[in-house]
Amino acid sequence: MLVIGERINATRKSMGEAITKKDSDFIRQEAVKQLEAGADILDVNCGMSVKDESSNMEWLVNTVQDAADTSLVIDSPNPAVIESGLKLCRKKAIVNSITGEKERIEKIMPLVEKYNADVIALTMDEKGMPNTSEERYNIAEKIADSIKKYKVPLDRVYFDLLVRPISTEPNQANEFLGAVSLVKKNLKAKTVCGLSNISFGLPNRKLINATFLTMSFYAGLDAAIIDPTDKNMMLTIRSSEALLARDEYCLKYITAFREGK
Ligand code: THG
Repeated sequence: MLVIGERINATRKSMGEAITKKDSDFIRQEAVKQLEAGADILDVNCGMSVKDESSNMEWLVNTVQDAADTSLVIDSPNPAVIESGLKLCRKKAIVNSITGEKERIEKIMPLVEKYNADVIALTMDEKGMPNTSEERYNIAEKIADSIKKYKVPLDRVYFDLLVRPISTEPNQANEFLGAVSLVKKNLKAKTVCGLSNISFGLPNRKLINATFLTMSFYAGLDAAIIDPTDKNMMLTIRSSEALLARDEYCLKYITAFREGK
């Protein structure tokens, strides 16, 4: 499982303030903390402040790379901001994200191609958010088709099958899991999601998130955007990997235990 650390995101209050104040120590600590906790790669999202977004992204990417030799997920819907980040990335990056919307594909895919990045594709389009597994899968197929003209093979695409809260729509976990299975079965692509939405509005969210992670992993999830400092979540990932033979000789599981993680 590719663990994408989610903590460097301006929607978190302390992080939004650190970005505004250009508090580089705070950002560097967050980067190191997530990597030490087991993140493989870090998401960076500098928020939506219209005037500074590109310069904030440049500053964030440089600051995180000063602290750690890590790959980054450039998280913005805005093509100009994405390019501001991509052009500074020293390692292979992931662009987060395109959707099924034509304009977004046409503006962002040339950047994915130019910078040899991977890309996350949210399975939503002009008509909004899908409800069922089939609707999610149909949008994934449509996206796969419309990006054929770029030199970005499908194994560099992570489909995000969109997690929605079960508190208001009880079948949403099932619909998500079904969509993961359909993508893994029919497209030579990867799958990803941000997990925490699943438990929105419920008590003991961490329990729901960890259980859902296990189910998603079994359905074929390749990557998850999570808080890697959530110890229970990382233990759940290591244990699921060992159980599903995605951790040779259970080495990662045993090493994490020995290191007290
Ligand atoms: N898919 C893709 N990208 C994404 C998401 C997704 N990027 C953003 C988001 N979802 C994942 N990242 C975060 C980052 C921080 C938090 C949640 C998701 C977070 N949330 C706290 C909460 O919900 O309680 C509150 C914030 C705070 O600390 O103030 O921290 O789904 N492709």
